Amino acid sequence: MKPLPRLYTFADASFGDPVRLAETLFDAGARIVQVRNKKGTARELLQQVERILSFAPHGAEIIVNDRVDVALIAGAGGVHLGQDDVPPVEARRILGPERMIGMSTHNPGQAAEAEKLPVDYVAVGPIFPTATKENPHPVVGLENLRAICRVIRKPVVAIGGIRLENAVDVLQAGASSVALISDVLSARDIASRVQSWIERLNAFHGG
Ligand code: TZP
Ligand code: MG
Repeated sequence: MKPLPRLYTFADASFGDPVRLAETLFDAGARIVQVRNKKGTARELLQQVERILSFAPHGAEIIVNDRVDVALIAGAGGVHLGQDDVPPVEARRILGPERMIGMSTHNPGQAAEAEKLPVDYVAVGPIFPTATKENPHPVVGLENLRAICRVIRKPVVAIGGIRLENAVDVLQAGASSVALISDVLSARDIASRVQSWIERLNAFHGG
């Protein structure tokens, strides 16, 4: 798998039209976008993913939230699975070896399990309190994140309540990427927020 970009972004339907959001994110320099539409139908999600794929820059990844079927039909770069979605082994069987599979985990035990599964990256969160996810799991916190990053060899994507102000702590805890929903999508100027993030993340060396 290519290295994951440090900035992991979302085109989330609860913040606007995912197609327009993805266009803005890519134009601003984001190179991975997860399409998330929790309330839409599978057909609606498929149409949105297909449209986003039609203009995505070369080398950019489009990851579909929850739906391995939609990812396969659209020919997306991969799927992001939660603990209650189809198991990664089955998703891998359907998608083949090349596409990306990410998995959400919410504690050190789940993260250690995910390490053994055929997934390309392990998302961990919520690191901090978040208002974006309905019924979020208990906050993982920086100490648990650090413990997870010590034992996991796969890339760890930290998510949940991450802002420019706490991003360095998350990177220092060992996360290789940060995933942001509200910080970016609630910004008055999404493009300039993405650019600030890319600068901030590029400026971080070591940890
Ligand atoms: N999974 C764990 S926290 C979260 C998800 C999808 C929401 C993150 O959103 P925000 O706005 O970046 O806190
Ligand atoms: Mg899910």
